Amino acid sequence: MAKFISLFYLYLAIVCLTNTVLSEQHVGVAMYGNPGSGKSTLLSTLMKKPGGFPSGISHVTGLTRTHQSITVDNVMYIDTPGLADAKDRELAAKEIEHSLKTNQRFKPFFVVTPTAGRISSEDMATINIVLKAIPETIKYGIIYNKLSPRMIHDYTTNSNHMDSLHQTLVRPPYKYLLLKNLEELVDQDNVIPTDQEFNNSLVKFINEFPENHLPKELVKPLVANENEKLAREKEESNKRAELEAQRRAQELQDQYNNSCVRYETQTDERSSPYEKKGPKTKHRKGFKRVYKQDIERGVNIDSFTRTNCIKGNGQTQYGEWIFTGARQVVTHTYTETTKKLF
Ligand SMILES: Nc1nc2c(ncn2[C@@H]2O[C@H](COP(=O)(O)OP(=O)(O)OP(=O)(O)O)[C@@H](O)[C@H]2O)c(=O)[nH]1
Ligand SMILES: *[C@@H]1O[C@H](CO)[C@@H](O)[C@H](O)[C@H]1NC(C)=O
Ligand SMILES: *[C@@H]1O[C@H](CO)[C@@H](O)[C@H](O)[C@H]1NC(C)=O
Ligand SMILES: [Mg+2]
Repeated sequence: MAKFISLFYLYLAIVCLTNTVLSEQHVGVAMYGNPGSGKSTLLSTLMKKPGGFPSGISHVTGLTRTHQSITVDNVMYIDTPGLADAKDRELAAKEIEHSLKTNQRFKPFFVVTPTAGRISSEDMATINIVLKAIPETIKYGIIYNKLSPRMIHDYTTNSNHMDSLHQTLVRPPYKYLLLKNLEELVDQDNVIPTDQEFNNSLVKFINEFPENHLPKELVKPLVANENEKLAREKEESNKRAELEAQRRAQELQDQYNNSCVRYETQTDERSSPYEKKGPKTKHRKGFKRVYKQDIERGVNIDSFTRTNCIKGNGQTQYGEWIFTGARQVVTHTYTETTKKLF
């Protein structure tokens, strides 16, 4: 009994310890998404600190190149670079992987900005790449940013549209947020919005979003160049298919060249041009050379048949003459080459 009680206390101690360790940790609020989608601006807004994370226009690559974190009131805000930049893809992937391993208490968000009213497949691909690196159970959110009033209207009234959009993802978001395009932010550096409705809906969304427990051991490396890999695989499989098609065509050509349209030719000694020479039976044991004279002397008329074919390449292939009949019964009275055969 005593042993049981002490075991129980040990268990309790472990539970408390784990809880304290976890609750002492900061909650990680991380933003992922392609360059310029507004990650840094949104995080600075949450921190109520303009330029908390530098934001603005960057022409060649994303402004944020490494993952950065700033902790305010027990919340660790994590800014990450976008994956879209092909040159720094590997680096960005490493940075993102690292950011996923920072906090066991974790809320991941993807920031997606439609351009020309469309959500790019690149944005969706980025989400998928990150999702594949974390366990299925991790809840994540999508923030659709810089939406026109028309898009907000469409997306709000037509939830089927959102559902079908989310079907291109390896798993759907737990929740998503639609944020309007703020005029005051257009092309600004280190500015956060003053729009209270915008701020409130963002803060509410992030605060109410459930926390995940994400031990870093469960984070897998990102397969960042998935698109390139897929493209390469596709190219290789196309090449294989092409070679296979060529091989098959060659095989068919060969088959056709060697194909054989059969027909039979028949002759008898009387009419055949072989009459004089005789069909090619002269070397066969039991037969002899046949001459016209023999026939006139009352030899039974034999027939000769052969099966020929016209091949695919137009050439004729001649078969062997097959001798039928009763020549064996014939005896010969005259021929220079007569031999005693039977
Ligand atoms: N119009 C409008 N502009 C915004 C909004 N949010 C951010 N921006 C602007 O978009 C530009 C890019 O925003 P950032 O926050 O730097 O984007 P980011 O995702 O951090 O970009 P990288 O660090 O390059 O990956 C800045 O000029 C912002 O002022 C928004 O809701 N509406
Ligand atoms: C944003 O809204 C939250 C609560 O909704 C508030 O606490 C915060 O001060 C606001 N931030 C700004 C910059 O106005
Ligand atoms: C088949 O015949 C065509 C036409 O005669 C020729 O060009 C081709 O080389 C032949 N192919 C083979 C495998 O023999
Ligand atoms: Mg940034």
